[in-house]
Amino acid sequence: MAHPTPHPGPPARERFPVVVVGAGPAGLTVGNVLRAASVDCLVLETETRDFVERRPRAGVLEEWAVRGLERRGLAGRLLERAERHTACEFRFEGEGHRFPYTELTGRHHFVCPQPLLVTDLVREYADVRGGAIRFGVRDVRLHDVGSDRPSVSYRCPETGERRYADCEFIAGCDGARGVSRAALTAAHPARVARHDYGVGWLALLAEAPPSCDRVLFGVHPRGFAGQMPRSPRLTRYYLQCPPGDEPENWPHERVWSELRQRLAAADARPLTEGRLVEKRVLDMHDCVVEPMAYGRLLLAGDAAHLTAPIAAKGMNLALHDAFLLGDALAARLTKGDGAALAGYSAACLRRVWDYQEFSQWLSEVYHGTASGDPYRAGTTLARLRRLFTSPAAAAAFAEQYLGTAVRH
Ligand code: RFL
Repeated sequence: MAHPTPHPGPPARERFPVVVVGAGPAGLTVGNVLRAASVDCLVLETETRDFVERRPRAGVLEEWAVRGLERRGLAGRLLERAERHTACEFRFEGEGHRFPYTELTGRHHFVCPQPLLVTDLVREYADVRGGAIRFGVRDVRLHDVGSDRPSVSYRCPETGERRYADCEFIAGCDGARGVSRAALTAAHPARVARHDYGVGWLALLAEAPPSCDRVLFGVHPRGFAGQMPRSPRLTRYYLQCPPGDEPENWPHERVWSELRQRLAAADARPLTEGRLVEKRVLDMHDCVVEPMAYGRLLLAGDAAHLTAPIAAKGMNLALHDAFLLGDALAARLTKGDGAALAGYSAACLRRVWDYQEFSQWLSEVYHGTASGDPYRAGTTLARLRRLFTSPAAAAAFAEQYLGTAVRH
């Protein structure tokens, strides 16, 4: 029997104006913006297409981010399917307090599960805009990032061969555990600022409709609890737990019993329980790399700054970076205009630090009452009550929660 001819695959050495490392929201958005400007690029991703299109994570997009996607032709299906939220609810001292942020800002939160956005971005990049993308690559390495001729190499998943992509710029969009951040800090003494909240969150996905159609924040002496609608059949819940706790310590009954206690409020509907299809402990911490660029390597998204999911900001920041980076690279490569690229890191970091500060502020609201310190518990409740008694405090919170400040 004749053996089929082996697939030759891409050549061992190729050239692209831009190599994008990582096919998450940041990398795929950069790739799409570049393809729309007719700039060739190669996206490299260690996971399979199926895996990245299913990985459950974020779900809340701020309206400016949705409008940014829309302007770039990337929000078609999202606008058809995402739910628009107008309010969230804080539950504390046994009462529910609805916070109507759309009334205060005129803007919405869009609930769009991350897999849905990633699926749309992959399809648009690879199938519509004809962008090059390789999934399942191994052992990605960045070379000569401080020179004018950087390159990225990887092991081909089919043949195990090492392949090289020479380029003018590398967009490092491979998340908090990728290789780009390490390559930048190895090449250049960037400042890496870290903040540890000293708490863990048990992140849960329940196969159940939301218990309430808005986001719920339970601020309780037993610890924080949250409920985030994701779809008519899937709901994310969070439970504060000790850092380093094990998911096995949280059997089904214990999870639902804690959620019931921490999200209790007079006149509230009982929680809609369901099978827990994801259960993982997140040690809550933040990290910011400054500057986000060195030489021809530019970081975007979680590769540059990790934001604990306290204020649902990570994917929004990843998109903000990606819009700025995609536009800046396109201006440099199509018009020779490098001004936006030179200002890229500073422009991103203003919003990054603003969101970091808000996360820290909100963390105290979530975790102060369970800290065991009566002083922190007292000030936490004062902060919360102020949101419902002071219009100025409510307006300031709404602006930060929705990311609507005119300038950062
Ligand atoms: P991603 O999504 O991590 O994508 C990086 C991609 O790079 C690949 N990769 C590599 N590829 C090539 N070479 C390598 N060496 C590589 N190493 C890794 C990875 O496989 C991956 O495909 O980063 P990006 O694009 O910067 O996007 C960031 C967001 O994913 C992240 O900030 C959010 O998920 C954070 N987040 C939330 N953000 C929000 O804005 N709203 C939310 O409601 C929200 N909820 C959440 C969240 C994060 C969570 N977890 C799991 C930490 C809820 C949770 C539970």
